[in-house]
Amino acid sequence: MDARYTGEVMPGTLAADVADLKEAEVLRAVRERLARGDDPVGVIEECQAGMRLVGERYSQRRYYLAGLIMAGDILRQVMDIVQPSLEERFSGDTGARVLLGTVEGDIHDLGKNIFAMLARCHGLTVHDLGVDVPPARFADEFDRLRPDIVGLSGLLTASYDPMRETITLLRRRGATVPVIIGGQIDEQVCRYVGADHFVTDAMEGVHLCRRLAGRRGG
Ligand code: B12
Repeated sequence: MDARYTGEVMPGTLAADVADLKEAEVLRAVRERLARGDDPVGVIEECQAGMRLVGERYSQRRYYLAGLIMAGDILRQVMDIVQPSLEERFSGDTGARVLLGTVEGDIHDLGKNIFAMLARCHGLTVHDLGVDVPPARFADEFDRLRPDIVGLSGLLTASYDPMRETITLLRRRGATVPVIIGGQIDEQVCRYVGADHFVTDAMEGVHLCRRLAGRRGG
């Protein structure tokens, strides 16, 4: 095994090519995998593992900001390729509405967008407020749209306080719907910010939303 790779990805795999920022190889492999009928969600998950390695290399100062930007651009292109295959698998309308956004101070949106794409493909209606969304905007849009679920995304440690402020404000305005957080978070963060649920995987988030929607009103 190549010493550059931690145990989780093998050289020559899609995840390793993402981690090595090999744009052409990644895009070619994604097109080939979809053409032979591979599960698009599995393809995204492998790319996500590569992105985690990019993050590790950035922390180890082996990559700089340019590496993060390049990785982000590769994943965005992967999503453009994968989207039609996902939409083909659309599986009905749940009627549930999700208010979504990346919290204030944070501009990471790739994971949020993947969740939004998968959620729409599974029949949820997603109102995506974008990135760097202040707590007051979440609260105002909540009042306007009255969604069934609120989803907050955050990848920075600095995102925890804006998540907490957003949830506090929503609760103060009378919102009782479940709040799910996603991104670089864990159970402790979930408790700190006052969210009801946390997920670190988009598909898990979709299943959770569908379960919560099923409980709604019945
Ligand atoms: C690409 C990237 C960037 C790109 C983002 C491009 C974009 N349009 O999003 C750019 C270059 C802009 C960037 C900037 C920065 N970044 Co950055 N970035 C990353 C990187 C490498 C990958 C993130 C990513 O897209 N992952 C792939 C997606 C698919 O995974 P995901 O986001 O976790 O999402 C999945 C789930 O979490 C879930 N999900 C996500 N959100 C939600 C929401 C809901 C409701 C649900 C249900 C599910 C869900 O679904 C997704 C699919 O399964 C991470 C490393 C990492 N470990 O994540 C660092 C990382 C997040 N960045 C980091 C840093 C430090 C920065 C900068 C501060 C760097 C700088 N010096 O400027 C800036 C901050 C800018 C800002 N204010 O936000 C650190 C954060 C450290 C920390 N603890 O705070 C990380 C962890 C890298 C590291 N190890 O140091 N970054």
